[in-house]
Order: sequence, then C-alpha cells, then structure tokens
Amino acid sequence: MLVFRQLFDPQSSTYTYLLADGKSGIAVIIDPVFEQVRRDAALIAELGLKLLYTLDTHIHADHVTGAWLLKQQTGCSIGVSADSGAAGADRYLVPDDVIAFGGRNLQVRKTPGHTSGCLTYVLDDRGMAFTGDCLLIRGSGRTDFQQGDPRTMYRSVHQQIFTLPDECLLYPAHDYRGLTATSVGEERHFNPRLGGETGEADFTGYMNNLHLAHPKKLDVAVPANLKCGKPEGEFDIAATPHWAPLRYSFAGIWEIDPHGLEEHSRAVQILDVREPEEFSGPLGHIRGAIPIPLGALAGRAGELAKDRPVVAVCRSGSRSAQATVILREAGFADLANLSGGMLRWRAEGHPVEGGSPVEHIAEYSI
Ligand SMILES: N[C@@H](CCC(=O)N[C@@H](CS)C(=O)NCC(=O)O)C(=O)O
Ligand SMILES: [Fe+2]
Repeated sequence: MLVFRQLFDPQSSTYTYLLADGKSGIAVIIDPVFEQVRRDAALIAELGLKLLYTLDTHIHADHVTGAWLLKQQTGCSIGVSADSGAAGADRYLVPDDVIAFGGRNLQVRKTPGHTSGCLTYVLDDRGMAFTGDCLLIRGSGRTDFQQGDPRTMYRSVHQQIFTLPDECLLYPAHDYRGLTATSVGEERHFNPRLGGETGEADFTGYMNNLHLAHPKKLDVAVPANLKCGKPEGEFDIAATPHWAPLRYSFAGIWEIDPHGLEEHSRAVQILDVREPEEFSGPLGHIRGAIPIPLGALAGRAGELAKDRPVVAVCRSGSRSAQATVILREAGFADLANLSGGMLRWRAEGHPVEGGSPVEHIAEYSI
C-alpha cells in the first residue's frame, strides 16, 4: 500500500507530495515549502511515518524549499539533482537513480528546460510521476530565466514524460488555477503547448511570447535554494513557542500534554471552557482553572491576561481547541490546548479539585 498526500502552499501555489510505504512507514517528501514545514512535520508524525528523504524537483525561483528545515526537524536526508548547483545536499541525483523508501521507490528522470537541473520522479509501478515545473496541467513551466530553454523542455516532455503509460497520473509542482492532477494520455492530447501535433518550433514560439512578470521572491528564493533552503545566519525555527513543551498538530493547534501542563501550571492561565455543571461535575477541574463556557468566551476574553500563556481545557480536548482559535482571533499569542482534555488528565492520574474518584466516574467504566 502507498500512503499519498498532496499538500498545498497557498502563497506560492506550490504542491508538496508526501509518499510512504504503508507497510514500513518509510516516507519521502517532494518539494516541501519552508513556511509549511511545521504543518508537514505534524502530518508525518500523526501518520506515524519516518521521513527518509526530502527531494526537490529543481531550484525553485518563487519560494524557499523546506528541505534544510525538515532535515533539522526530522533527521532526513536531502536529495537534489546533481545538475542543480545546490550545496548542502546528502545525495546528488542523476538519471536512473532509484530512491527506495521501504518496499517502494522513485526513479529519477532528467527533464531540463525550466532549469537545467529539473528532475521528474516516477513511481515504481509507473502509476504516478512528479513533474516539477516541467509539465504543468495543460501548461508547462516557464523557460525565460534560470537556464530556461523551450527546445530542451519540449524534448524533456516528449522523451521522458510522454513515453510513460497514458494512465500514469502526473503531479506538477504548481497549479495556479487549483487543478490537482492530470495524466500522460490527457496531456498528450490536450496540452495546448505540447500536445497533439504541436512541434518544437510551435512550442518555442508559444514560450517566447508568454511575457510573465518575474516571481516576487526570485532574489531571495534562488540563493536560499542553492543552499537547500538553509537561511542566512542565526535562525529561530519559525518562532516555536518556548513557554512549555508544545506539539503542533496538522489541524493547526498547539497541544500540551497533561504532564507538561502540570509542570508549567504556575506560569499559565488555565481556562476551562466546559459548562458550569461539568466544571463542578464528576471529572472535577484543575486547581486555579478559570471557568468561562465556550459559548461565552468571545465576549469574556477580556477576563484573561494577554501577557501570560493560556491553556484551554474541556472534557475531551475538542471544544478547547476551538477556544484557542477564538482567543487567537482576540489577539492572544501564547495559546495551547490540553490534549485529551479532563478525560486524559484524570486517566493519567493528575490532581483535580472537586470531582469523584476515577473508579466512580461513569465515563471510565464503559
Ligand atoms: N506570480 C508568481 C509567478 C510564479 C512563476 O513564475 N512560476 C514559475 C514556476 S517557478 C512558472 O513556471 N510559472 C508558469 C506560469 O506562471 O505559467 C510569483 O510571483 O511567484
Ligand atoms: Fe520553478
């Protein structure tokens, strides 16, 4: 079985692909975006995967790769094209290299034209290929900077991509209209630049008249990507909160475990967003917790101090997750959700005020 996720960065319209061997959980990620590394790492952790490689299809001109940052966070290796000119990778890829991850693998094909180091990664069963900025859905990557060359791109597409089976699904590095995937057969017929009877000279004419503005981040992205996305100088990994041990979830919420909250309880405001009868009910409440039911929180957020972290608590950790969203919108910066809520807090034996002994609580006897 293959684990497969297509992830999107709305700022640069970049697609990032996570692939894993379902049996071993060994994963690779293609074209991660620097600003999305926290999200991607959360997904990898939640799916229980081990990231072996981060792979870029090319030196991107419009965003900084997340390769270096993912390596710092997960210990993965960085793979880039040997022709990319990038420093700091662990593996320099050449045509026909095979990148094995568990029982699956990707084959490396060289598809220059957008840049001279562009690669396409083809899945072992030829059911999927990741074309970077060579072939886009009913389009192609631009060829007007970074060693771009329309004739080279035409040959890459016809010799390396259109020779794959018609059913092979194609996943590009970008789509600016929200389209997500295509197939070899479709593009061979319907790609307006490269499909049908279009010849090399037609394509060159098309590409030389695109008149696109340069990417806004070009001057920052290219130098950073030539170092696999390593930032200049000291870098605080995207301002990870330090006030307690927190974990970022793919749902976009900072979570704290019961143990972490008990250790840091003096330094934070504990906000209990359950209804009054729950607050004084059998699960009890955490000492010093401020009771404000979720429905009243938006109107009563002023009762909490903005200069001290807030940990939101409820029965199961679900309503309190929404409480952190409400407080963020109200201008609070340091926020976390108690993972698993009072149910987990009690199950792990942490102290409460009020409440009944765990063995007398109906919710634990199911
Ligand atoms: N407006 C975008 C431009 C992005 C851009 O030029 N993307 C390149 C890929 S790095 C491309 O080939 N675009 C094809 C197109 O826009 O048709 C930005 O500022 O980032
Ligand atoms: Fe690109």
